[in-house]
Amino acid sequence: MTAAPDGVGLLRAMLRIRRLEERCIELYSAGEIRGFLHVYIGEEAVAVGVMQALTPEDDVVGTYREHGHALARGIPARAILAEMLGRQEGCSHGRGGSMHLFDAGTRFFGGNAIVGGGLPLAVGLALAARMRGERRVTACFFGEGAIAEGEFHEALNLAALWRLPVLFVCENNQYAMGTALERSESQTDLVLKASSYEVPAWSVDGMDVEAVAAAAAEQAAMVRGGGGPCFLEARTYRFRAHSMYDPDLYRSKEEIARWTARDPLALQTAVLREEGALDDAGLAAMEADVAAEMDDAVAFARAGTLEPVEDLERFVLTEVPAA
Ligand SMILES: Cc1ncc(C[n+]2csc(CCOP(=O)(O)OP(=O)(O)O)c2C)c(N)n1
Repeated sequence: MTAAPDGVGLLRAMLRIRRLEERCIELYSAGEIRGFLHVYIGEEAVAVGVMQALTPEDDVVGTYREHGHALARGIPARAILAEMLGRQEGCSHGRGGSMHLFDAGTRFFGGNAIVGGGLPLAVGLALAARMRGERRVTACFFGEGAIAEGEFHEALNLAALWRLPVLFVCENNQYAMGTALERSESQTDLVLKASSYEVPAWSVDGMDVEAVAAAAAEQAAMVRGGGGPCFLEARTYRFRAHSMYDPDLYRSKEEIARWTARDPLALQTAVLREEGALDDAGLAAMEADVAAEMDDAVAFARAGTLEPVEDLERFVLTEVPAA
């Protein structure tokens, strides 16, 4: 999309993710969400900025840290939280949980627990679009940890060779679980890596939502124009531990403080205040509105139902759900 992003809308989209994730942490701590939980707090500007560059016809592929992408793409908070709580009213019918949010309606193709697993899926979606003569962009989000996987190299190579319309978005939050990038990669310049496949690539400040939106818009236009794939590295940081089980002992307090001082929500709030686009009352109204949305979503999820046991074998092989 070429329209200039609405700065207040960008902040609001990030706030919705932040507050949704905080509710998830509460629900997890209360034992209402089971299994694994990986929150996206600190990285909101990446999903929100990139999603600006997409149209409803485009495809999106996420990772296991995908609640923010799902919400920014348009899956309602109700359907996301119901999924987290394993309710059949959830976007994946309660069968996926936190790591497998999926919604064909918004062309959100997961949620994938496998590191790098979304990359070949995105290339396949882009190839399918090409074969059907559809002009879609497939946006694929992945962490820098996925760069160490063979799938990254296979995906970039094929997408470049066949000039497939994929927007590769690497969310470089510096750590793959507890492993810093320089401990797992001999070449830490990710732009150089992508460039070696003849893929146009550059980095952006992943804490600056307007910068991400601008870079993504430029790359999406290139991809949409038939130039083949692009690669965007967004330098970001997760403020919380890798998952709820991670004691987070591998990062110094100084490093965390340095990054949290550049909280993408605070940065965007400051920009909007400076421009006179947002004041205290506007911010308070936005907060109240988002809090009400999340209260409603939590209540909806809690009131949801579990799939009856008779349904256990449904959707195991092929079954097309009624529209
Ligand atoms: C193929 C595979 N190997 C290992 C794991 C275990 N694992 C889960 S998350 C993770 C780190 C991934 O880091 P990154 O891709 O940078 O994403 P981030 O968590 O930082 O968003 C690993 C190794 C996995 N899920 N899949």
